[in-house]
Amino acid sequence: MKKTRCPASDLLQRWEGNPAITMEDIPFRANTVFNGAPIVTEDGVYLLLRIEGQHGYSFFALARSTDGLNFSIDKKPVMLPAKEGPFALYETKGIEDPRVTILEDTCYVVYTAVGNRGPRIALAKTTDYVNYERIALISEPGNKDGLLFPRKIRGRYARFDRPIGFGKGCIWVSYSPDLVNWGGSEEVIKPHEGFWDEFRVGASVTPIETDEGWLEIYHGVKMTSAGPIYRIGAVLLDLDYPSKVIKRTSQPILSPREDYERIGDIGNVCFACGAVMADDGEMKIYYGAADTSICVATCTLDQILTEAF
Ligand code: BMA
Repeated sequence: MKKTRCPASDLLQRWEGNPAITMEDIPFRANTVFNGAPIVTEDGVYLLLRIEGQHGYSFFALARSTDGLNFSIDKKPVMLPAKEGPFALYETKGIEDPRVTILEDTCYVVYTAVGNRGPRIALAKTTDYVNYERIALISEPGNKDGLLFPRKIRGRYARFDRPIGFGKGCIWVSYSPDLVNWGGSEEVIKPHEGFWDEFRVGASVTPIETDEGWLEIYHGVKMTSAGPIYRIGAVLLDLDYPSKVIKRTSQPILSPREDYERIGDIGNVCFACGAVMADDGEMKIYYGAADTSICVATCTLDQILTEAF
């Protein structure tokens, strides 16, 4: 895979074929495609995509690839906002930003259910990547960026989320005995005053377990007079107590620079939703660019651990 990297700027290297998925690849009418969560399957890497329809609300479609770079998209969406049942009231404005975690051999999807009362975190699962069974709404309104850890921590399931307090979002960790009832919530990181992530932070990628701690690739937002800039950073957390921060990047590892990251429905956005790690330690990070396409950037785990912090 050829990559592009401007050595003076970003640690992550963009794939030269970016953007990997654009609206031209979508086989039905829609507005934009962005924020796709990778799923490693026996048949290759699939991406659960957020598509925004022309009506203005979002839903999910499935993209399939054998190499994690070149995707073909299923002809029909795989998950639409619920029209009936207990989720319907909370999905009237769509479903957004899926994050996938394989946990105890089950493929779980945590997504944002958006209704008139605001965004809530919801949990679903799938066995075939095409049919999704909703399990529960797992937060009250005012919460986004939920994602599950890939294993229990001190005997309980764990998740990140991003409640909004006083308008500034922080990353929190919560625990559960059954994935439905959550508590023990603690703040993990807050916006870093005066830095690139001073307005909001949110978890982006399913935490990666390393010898040094949980590596979490997150998004940080800086508010400017021209609007927000979404960048990607990293934080290393204690394996047993993930609210304990070991290290946090003071500089982002990827910032919007290319036209496809600068220009779109929402410009200046690099928003990761997942990563895939190869056996040799190379990571492919999938990110939405300008809320208008899906892109891929790479880095080795070693590079992140040694150069990012
Ligand atoms: C966040 C989420 C993402 C989106 C990003 C940039 O709040 O809603 O879906 O990509 O804003 O617009």
